[in-house]
Amino acid sequence: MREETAREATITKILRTVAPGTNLREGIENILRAKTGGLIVVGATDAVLKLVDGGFPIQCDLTPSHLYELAKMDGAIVISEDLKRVLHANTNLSPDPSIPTSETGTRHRTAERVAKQTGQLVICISQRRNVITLYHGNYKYALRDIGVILTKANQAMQTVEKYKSVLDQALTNLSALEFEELVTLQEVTMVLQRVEMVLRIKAEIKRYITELGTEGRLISMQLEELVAKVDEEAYLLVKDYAALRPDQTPHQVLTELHELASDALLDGAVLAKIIGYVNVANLADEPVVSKGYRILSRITRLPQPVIENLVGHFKFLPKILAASTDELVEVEGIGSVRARAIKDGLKRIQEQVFID
Ligand code: 3AT
Ligand code: 3AT
Ligand code: MN
Repeated sequence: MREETAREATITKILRTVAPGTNLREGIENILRAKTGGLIVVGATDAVLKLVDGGFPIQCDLTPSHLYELAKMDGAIVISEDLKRVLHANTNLSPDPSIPTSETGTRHRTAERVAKQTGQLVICISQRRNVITLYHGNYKYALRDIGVILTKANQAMQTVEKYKSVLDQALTNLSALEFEELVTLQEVTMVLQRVEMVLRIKAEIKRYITELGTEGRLISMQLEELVAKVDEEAYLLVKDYAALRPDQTPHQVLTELHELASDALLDGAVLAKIIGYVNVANLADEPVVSKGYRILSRITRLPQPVIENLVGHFKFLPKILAASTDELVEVEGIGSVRARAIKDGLKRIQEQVFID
């Protein structure tokens, strides 16, 4: 899984390199429209320069029109790693012919081999097929049309909106049960599952946003507004309910959750195990009690250290709910004014929960 995360990071970096709004992407789009085809290597490393044969050394700024003009010549273009300069044009690349390639045309075969041999990003713009292909190491990616990605991103946004409203309902329901001290593992695992589902679609949309570059700004803003707090809710839920091992942090629990296969995510027993409840026969028969982090964090202007002190002192939400202002004042960081504010705040949250 760690490998997967590293790969994901590389893909993100590559997609950002060629995202709309960059000079490089604009140049590529120009080449695509002009139907000259193109082969662009990013980064004039030693490994790349060893494969450069003939052509012209060029030292000019990388602008969309420079790229477009230079692509009218045959051969490959080499640009600097920082995407600011064009260094070579019209050059013939001669990668090791024993490196396997599944491509057929000479441009694409060369691109794939150069990418494998040098570890650099190689961009291939097909003259006839109207496609842009990215090669990086063993990785190959056909850059999709912006319109197609926008459609997919918008569909994913609709899905995440639906999931988010289901999650909100489940959270309200959980809050109500917390005030009534009727929570079981069933509800906790269900909310965790819903949170994780929202976070997964969010990750998917973030990939689209990377690929969309400046075209993705609107979707990015919508996404932020919709799911900004979900990560925090997940963290607070784990703090409220997970029976952590001494060496375990809430973040580690969340990572385990992120790494679950999608069918395991639907299995409540698996989720219960991740938050430290093993061998539970029936989740709905297993009462659990919140520590109170999530509810307390909804009280306005209650600083995090005070929340920690409160939970440290009373241990569980029902105890905090039952505490008188005199008892609250015994906690460090709480004076009579704040004690009043806490009692009022909790009362307001409770009323709100039962209205919803
Ligand atoms: P033109 O004058 O443009 O026809 P050129 O020497 O400029 O020839 P290009 O780079 O335009 O050559 O390549 C044109 C085609 O030649 C592309 C490819 O199908 C074929 N070709 C080039 N090198 C090889 C090779 N090593 N093996 C097989 N076919 C090749
Ligand atoms: P298209 O989809 O036709 O654009 P292709 O993979 O079929 O690409 P071609 O054999 O038609 O490739 O070659 C098209 C051009 O690709 C010819 C030449 O300008 C460039 N090219 C091919 N091999 C190399 C190479 N080794 N180094 C630099 N440029 C190359
Ligand atoms: Mn061809």
